[in-house]
Amino acid sequence: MLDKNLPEESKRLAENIAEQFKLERDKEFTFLLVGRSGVGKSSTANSLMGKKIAPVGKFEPTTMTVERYKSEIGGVKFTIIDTPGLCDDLEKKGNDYEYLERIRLNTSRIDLMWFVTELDENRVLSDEKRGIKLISEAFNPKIWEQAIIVFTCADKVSPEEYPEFLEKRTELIRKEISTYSGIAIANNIPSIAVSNIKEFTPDGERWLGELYTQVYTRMAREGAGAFFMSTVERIQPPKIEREIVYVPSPPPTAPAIYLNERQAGIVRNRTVDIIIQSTEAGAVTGQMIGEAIGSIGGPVVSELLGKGGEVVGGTVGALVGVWKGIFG
Ligand SMILES: Nc1nc2c(ncn2[C@@H]2O[C@H](COP(=O)(O)OP(=O)(O)OP(=O)(O)O)[C@@H](O)[C@H]2O)c(=O)[nH]1
Ligand SMILES: [Mg+2]
Repeated sequence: MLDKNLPEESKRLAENIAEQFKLERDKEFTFLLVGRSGVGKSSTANSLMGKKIAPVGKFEPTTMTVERYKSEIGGVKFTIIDTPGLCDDLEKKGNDYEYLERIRLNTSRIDLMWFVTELDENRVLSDEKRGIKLISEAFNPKIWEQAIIVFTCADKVSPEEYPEFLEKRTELIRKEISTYSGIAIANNIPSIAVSNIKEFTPDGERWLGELYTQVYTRMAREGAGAFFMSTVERIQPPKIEREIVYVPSPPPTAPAIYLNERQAGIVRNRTVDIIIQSTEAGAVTGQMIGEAIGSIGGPVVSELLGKGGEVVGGTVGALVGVWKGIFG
């Protein structure tokens, strides 16, 4: 039964949002990983998705290949395209253009490109420069508007050196990219330091929440809702209200994604953006959405989700839990 005290408008909006998220779940998203061999591309993608999708290990590529890893989490399908060899100086390089053409032809949309490199380097390596050039030529340089720079191996840098490494490395990589994209685009590319062997970066912060926040805000709108749905069960808002987890949901098997206040704010705004752009509820504001979500109680959700005989279960339960935390 829907709560009789709920204002009609809020109720309708809540229904709309629930519908919207069911639709988002049916969409897909694609990440493109770029970076030298062995820098931790696979490890980082696996860390973010909380699942072993791409194999980890030191494979020295002998030729450039394109690997496509298709996976699914919580009913959301996604693809990780890996580009071993693209940023490596290889004996037998193969044909760069043929290779890039193959990526382009077989990919309908790239929602986010990850440029992955180690934090504990002090220059942009020649093979990385080549990779940046190839990517920029193969795609429109605007691909850098949907890109993030990921610095792996933050664990190899001391807490004292960490801020300087992060700043200097970001500056150097952006400078290299700016040759193709222009300075404005390059300087807007966020950079995130990660460690695939530790939960914290040397500054004492949890890096996974930051990576999550940047990926979610930076990726194409078309794939962002699906990404949200594939990860929502793992999100821990700053102050989670445990009592609102009412839809039986299996304990997450993947590591939780803790968000601090700032990150939660960014995630909230992005999610509201997605809803506002897709909802048919007319002129809605973030506050209205917040209120609608906040007013959803367990029985209400059950009723909404029970509609049409479809049981959504854990994911939407988690979604509402997360939202109450975020909007709380
Ligand atoms: N210390 C440390 N090691 C890492 C980190 N990330 C990855 N590694 C290790 O580095 C090695 C290579 O990691 P991968 O994730 O396979 O790297 P990749 O870029 O996907 O490598 P290729 O697919 O071969 O190009 C593995 O042994 C990882 O365990 C990190 O943040 N810190
Ligand atoms: Mg790999």
